[in-house]
Amino acid sequence: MTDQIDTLLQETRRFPPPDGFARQANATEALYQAAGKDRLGFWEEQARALEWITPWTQVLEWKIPHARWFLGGRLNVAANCLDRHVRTPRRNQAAIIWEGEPGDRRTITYWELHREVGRAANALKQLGVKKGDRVAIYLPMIPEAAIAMLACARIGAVHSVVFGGFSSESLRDRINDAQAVCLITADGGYRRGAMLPLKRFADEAIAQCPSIRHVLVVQRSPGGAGDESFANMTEGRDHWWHRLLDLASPHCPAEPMDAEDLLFILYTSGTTGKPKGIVHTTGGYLTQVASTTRYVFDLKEGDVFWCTADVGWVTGHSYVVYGPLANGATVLMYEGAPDWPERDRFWKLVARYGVTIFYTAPTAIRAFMKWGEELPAKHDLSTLRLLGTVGEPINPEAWMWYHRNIGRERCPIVDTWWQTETGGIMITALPGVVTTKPGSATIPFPGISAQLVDQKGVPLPKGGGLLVLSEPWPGMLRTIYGDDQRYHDTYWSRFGDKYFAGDGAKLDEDGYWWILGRVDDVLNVAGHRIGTMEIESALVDHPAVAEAAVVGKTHELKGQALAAFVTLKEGHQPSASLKDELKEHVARKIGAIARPDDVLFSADLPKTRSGKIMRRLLKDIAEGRALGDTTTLADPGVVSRLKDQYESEEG
Ligand code: 7RM
Repeated sequence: MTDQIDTLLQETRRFPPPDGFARQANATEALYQAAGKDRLGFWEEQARALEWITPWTQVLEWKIPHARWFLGGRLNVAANCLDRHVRTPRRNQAAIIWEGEPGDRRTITYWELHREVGRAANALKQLGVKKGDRVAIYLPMIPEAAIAMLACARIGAVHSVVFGGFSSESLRDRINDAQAVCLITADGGYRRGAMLPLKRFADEAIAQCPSIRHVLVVQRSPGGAGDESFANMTEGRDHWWHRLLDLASPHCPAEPMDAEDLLFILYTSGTTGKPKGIVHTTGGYLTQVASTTRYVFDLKEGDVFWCTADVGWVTGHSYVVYGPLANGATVLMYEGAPDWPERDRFWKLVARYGVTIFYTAPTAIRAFMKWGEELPAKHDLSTLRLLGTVGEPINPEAWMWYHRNIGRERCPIVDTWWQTETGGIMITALPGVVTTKPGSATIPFPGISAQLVDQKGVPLPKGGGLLVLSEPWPGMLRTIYGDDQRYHDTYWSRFGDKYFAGDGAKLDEDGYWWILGRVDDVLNVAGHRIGTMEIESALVDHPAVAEAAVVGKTHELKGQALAAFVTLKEGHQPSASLKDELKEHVARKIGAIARPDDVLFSADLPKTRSGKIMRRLLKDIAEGRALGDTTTLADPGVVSRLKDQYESEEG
């Protein structure tokens, strides 16, 4: 067996930046040159675009694996996202345009947002929340989620946002790990027409959270003002958000924060074990998210930016709230599901609000593919000028579908690779500058040092290997909350002086990065290490296939045999002949070695709540083992149904 990962798929399509886009782009070739000559100088230049109370005296202190950026500098994140803009005519511009799932709408200008954040900050202070205290936020996608985050940032409290789709146990564990003193939640939130009883889940959680002193409850129930019956309120502990804010002053001074003071903790579940509290700080994080937003999303006056992620994920933190608001942009926020009440809800929203920049995940794009191109075709998407993706490798055919049916062949696509741990975008095309290739995240953002290495950490010039980051970057995680040893072990023990991201990748002749997926998912077939991504992409290349997940199962001769789980597009039926056709298709596209031994048709694949395919569970099914931990799944029913189906088709 070789050390390296074999690469199979050849993609030859190229998309140079459209002339019109290039002429007006925020990004230029010169950014790469500047960062290449003086990396730290480049980041200082980006930091200077923010408003500092006290300038930094040292740009970086690097004691492996602990980085401190902009030492001695002081700033406030909320002041950077709000106060700077309300001093200019931008005060009357929409900061947040919001639509609830039932169709209710709100538009909040920078001026109004500034005042709401001030009130919320004063309400928190009144409840005794102080600088450095942790505040848990458990809300649906409503403007109060952003207001609550910014209110914490304003007074120097550390927020820990917990996705509103998580259970009471997940909420409890996260609150206890961070020892949060206050919880901000809502009575409920809408998902596919139903009201999720968030306050009830919160009550179950905090029954076992002794650190919580107060609960602020946003009213989202349908009763409207005055009907506060949807939630049970505990006297003395629970407070209605609207009542407290009504009494609070909108003026709240922004706390001067050290560049290295904590801004937030965000828990990631990883594949197994206890969730890790990823720690992000103030100056470096804001520098990276503000600059990546400006150059990667090309934000201009008049743009309507829609990042479809929930604020419970890092993508929502960095590209719904902090990055866009630091740039004075208008963001669209939508509360609900993409298929509610119909499967064209997103395209209705794009047309209604004139969205110009749209950023979503491959899992969503593959669902749109499955639902059919007639749906986007019915809507006016002519305002769109730039598209983005994040979260998983995008299969080239899904990229092409996005390019044709959403971008109408006019819009550049930025495929952005990054992690909760990196804070902001790390590998991406800069639109208007970099030629794209479907399925490649292209090249590192200026000032980012990515490297391809083999299993031992030896740098490789090209081909398949592991993706590491060889120099610190401003938005990097600082540690794991309360467990610095785990920080060392998880990210630094493998290569010592290089951050290991956990992803396999391929570097091509042009220095372009192709992310091959998590290394835990890498297959070993007859001595060849193969990323799952390439075989999946070959399957998705077939006209009947919307989505595919490939896993290895133990095979006496080959080491591993391949099992493919395949979701078909609307209008295509599973059949034995289609199975054979798909096996042949893969063999033709990338070689006989990658021909799947089993193909199983499935209406759904098991996914995490943020939409990433969980191959580990599919492997349990293919190997006939008992299912591992399913608690991080969006819908645990999917795997048990698949297991029954797999066993009956095998037998
Ligand atoms: C932003 C986010 C991180 C993991 C990462 C990769 C995968 C993310 C891409 C991608 C291929 C991409 N944070 N990933 N973006 N793979 N191309 N453009 O997703 O912490 O939740 O996940 O997601 O495996 O390590 S995350």
